[in-house]
Amino acid sequence: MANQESHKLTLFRGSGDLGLFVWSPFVTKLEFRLRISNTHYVPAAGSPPNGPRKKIPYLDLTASDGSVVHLSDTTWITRDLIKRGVLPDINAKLSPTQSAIDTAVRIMLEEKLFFLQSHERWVLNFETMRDKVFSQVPLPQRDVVGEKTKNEIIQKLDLQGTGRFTDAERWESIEEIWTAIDGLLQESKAKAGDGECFWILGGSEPTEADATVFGYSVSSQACKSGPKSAQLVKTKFPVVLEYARRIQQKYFADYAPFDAPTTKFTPPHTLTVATTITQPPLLLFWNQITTFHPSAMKLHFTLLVTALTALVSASGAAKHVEPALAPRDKRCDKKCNGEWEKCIRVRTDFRCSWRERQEKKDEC
Ligand SMILES: N[C@@H](CCC(=O)N[C@@H](CS)C(=O)NCC(=O)O)C(=O)O
Repeated sequence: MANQESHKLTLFRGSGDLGLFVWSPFVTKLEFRLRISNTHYVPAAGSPPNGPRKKIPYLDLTASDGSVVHLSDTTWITRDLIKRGVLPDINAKLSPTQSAIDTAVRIMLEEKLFFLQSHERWVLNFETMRDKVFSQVPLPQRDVVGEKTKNEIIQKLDLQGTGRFTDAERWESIEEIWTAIDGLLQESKAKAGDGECFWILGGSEPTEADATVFGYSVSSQACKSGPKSAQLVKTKFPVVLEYARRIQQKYFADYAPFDAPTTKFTPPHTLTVATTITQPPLLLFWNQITTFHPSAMKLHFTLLVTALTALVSASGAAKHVEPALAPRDKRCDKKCNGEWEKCIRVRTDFRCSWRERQEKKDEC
């Protein structure tokens, strides 16, 4: 193993909330992987647009000579850290069968459940998700950014296939996956001592799949925009939560319980936060807006209008100023060849302007 003094790891979690699990299963997956290997890291905020692959989490590895390597994607980060001797290879001793199950479990959650969850979070419970992800963006800009993101996700889910299933089919798949995880964990728990951690492959030590299973178990409860999944796991698969609870007690005692209602939580240890979240709020806000939409002039325009609105209100010259309208998305007109009224999917997603939505909530 590499000497801990010879490098520094900064983990960008997408949130500056210290002592709280974030909603992303991948962030918790990586934190788990580092913690079970007793590897120190500095948590930092960061955001997807700033990551090498435009996703969270991402990680900076700073060598003693000051050089920095930017790493992204939890699987590739883990492999890279193993190659560099920063992390031990916890799957090295698995048999071919165990290795195959370990891979299958990871892929089932990361490449199947992920999309099903994305639908529940971004489509069925959109407002909650938007208000969390874009909490630092004030209305009405949040509305614009949120709609744009949602529409992009709908398109991706459609292309990937999850978007073409019915709600009932999606739900059956979610249950099928948790049933499979629950089955493995029940067998494993039966072999574990009182209060002891148990692992997905039933061995005495965790494997790579545990990082993923723990990440998704925690995320199922911590994320408030997937209430149906949260309820399902809680009521039908209590062993999954017991698994996560025991791991939290051992490795995440400094975090608020993963199933606690969202509250501000003061961690018992003082953690260092990297500089990205110590920027002045206005700069942080501006960076977020511009990074999310470098070419979206409409957003800048809306920002300007809001600033002017605030100025006018502050001067007492106007009691009420209409917010700017969000223009219809250009892709809509393009996709529907100008006949956007006829395109059901696009009509649902892009039909109404911001003002129309305020006035005719039910229709839009
Ligand atoms: N395969 C990636 C997945 C990471 C991922 O999908 N992160 C999500 C949050 S859960 C994200 O950053 N999404 C933002 C985006 O795709 O724009 C990993 O293992 O790190």
